[in-house]
Amino acid sequence: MKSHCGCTKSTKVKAAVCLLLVYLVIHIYDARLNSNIASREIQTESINDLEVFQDSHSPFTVVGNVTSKVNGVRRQSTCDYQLKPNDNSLRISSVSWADIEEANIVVSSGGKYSPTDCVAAYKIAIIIPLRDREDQLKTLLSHMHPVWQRQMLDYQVYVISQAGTGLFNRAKLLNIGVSEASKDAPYDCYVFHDVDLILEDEDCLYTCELNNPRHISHHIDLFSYKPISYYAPCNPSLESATVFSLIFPKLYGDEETQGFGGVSMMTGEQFASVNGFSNLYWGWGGEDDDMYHRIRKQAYSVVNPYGTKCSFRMIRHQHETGNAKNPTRFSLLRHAKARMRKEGFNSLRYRTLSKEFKSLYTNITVDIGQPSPTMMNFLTQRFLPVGIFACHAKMPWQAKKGR
Ligand code: UD2
Ligand code: MN
Repeated sequence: MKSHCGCTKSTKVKAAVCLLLVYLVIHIYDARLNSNIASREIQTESINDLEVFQDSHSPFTVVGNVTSKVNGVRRQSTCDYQLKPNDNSLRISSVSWADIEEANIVVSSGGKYSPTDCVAAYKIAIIIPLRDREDQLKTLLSHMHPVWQRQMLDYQVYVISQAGTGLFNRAKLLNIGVSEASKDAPYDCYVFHDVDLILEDEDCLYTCELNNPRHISHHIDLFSYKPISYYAPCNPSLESATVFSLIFPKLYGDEETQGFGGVSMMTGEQFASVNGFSNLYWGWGGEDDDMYHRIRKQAYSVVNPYGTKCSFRMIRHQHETGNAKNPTRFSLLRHAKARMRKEGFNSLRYRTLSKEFKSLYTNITVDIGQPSPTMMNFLTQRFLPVGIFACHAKMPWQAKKGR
């Protein structure tokens, strides 16, 4: 008998049996692959040879455990905000540094400000990772200094400039920002700020939340203001990721990942409890998701009480060749939670080349080293950058041990 699709009943049965067989074969293969990988990881996951994948230059100093150092004291705010309604008057690099300085005479050397007739709740360090984007920095500071003042923040702007032409490492620069800022003052709130994101509605206050880290750049014009959240591949909460769990994460109870890139904030206590950012993400991508997983591991949530009030414009840009997409990010992400205690702020190494107190910001130029040879080798390794293959690509320490 023929059905309306033109095939016989027996053909349909055969097709169904075939599909079932294919499913079973893939599933068995997948389970075996996964258990092989799992047993290999149990032997290698102890990660006690940090030097294998950390840059290991002798003149670099290790920052060490700064848990107590990064914490300040929160006060009861007595400030009344004087915010302006959103006027959409974004000036893209048309102003000169001198003009911006003139419009911000209340900002003191090093890009510092605090309200004179009230007490701000937090002492805030605004940390901007940078290389070769001075025009964007000008636009950001021209727009945001007045906003931060109207928000009555007690703040200082730190630009952490990566020296040289090696691979960019945003997360490491952010760690350095905390390390350097905490030498200056007992900050209690750290803002991690991309240079190209401009706040549209100043009702979105730049203050930390005592109980949870904040991510405020969910809504960006470039992405039609759609909130950024996704089922990340290689999510470490999927302890035994399989092809199926990667293709159908929801079925496998995977956790939705919220973004933590762009503009986010943490108190010193939150930052210390997750051991800062990972230093291992050279090039574009992954470092923000790694921090998200660290945060979840510590049972924090990522919050933003101001909701859609926090919306941003992103200054249009290309991705620089020195910040090429990092092909190891998936594999690193899968180990994010396992690695976080040993690798991060407590293993940060860098060299400060200069510290300049400019009128609108403190510029700290740093030599962050480069990936260790093993990591470099890993970065240039060829493997399928998708699904389970990317998640299970050998880690550098596995490569060293010949596994
Ligand atoms: C996204 C994230 C960003 C980061 C990045 C992946 C959002 C809104 N942004 O940004 O936070 O997670 O993906 O790494 O989620 N930079 C320089 N010079 C360079 C390269 C980068 O100054 O040569 C700095 C600059 O502050 C920039 C930031 O690094 O804003 C992030 O780089 P991007 O803007 O090229 O990356 P994008 O927009 O894809
Ligand atoms: Mn950007």
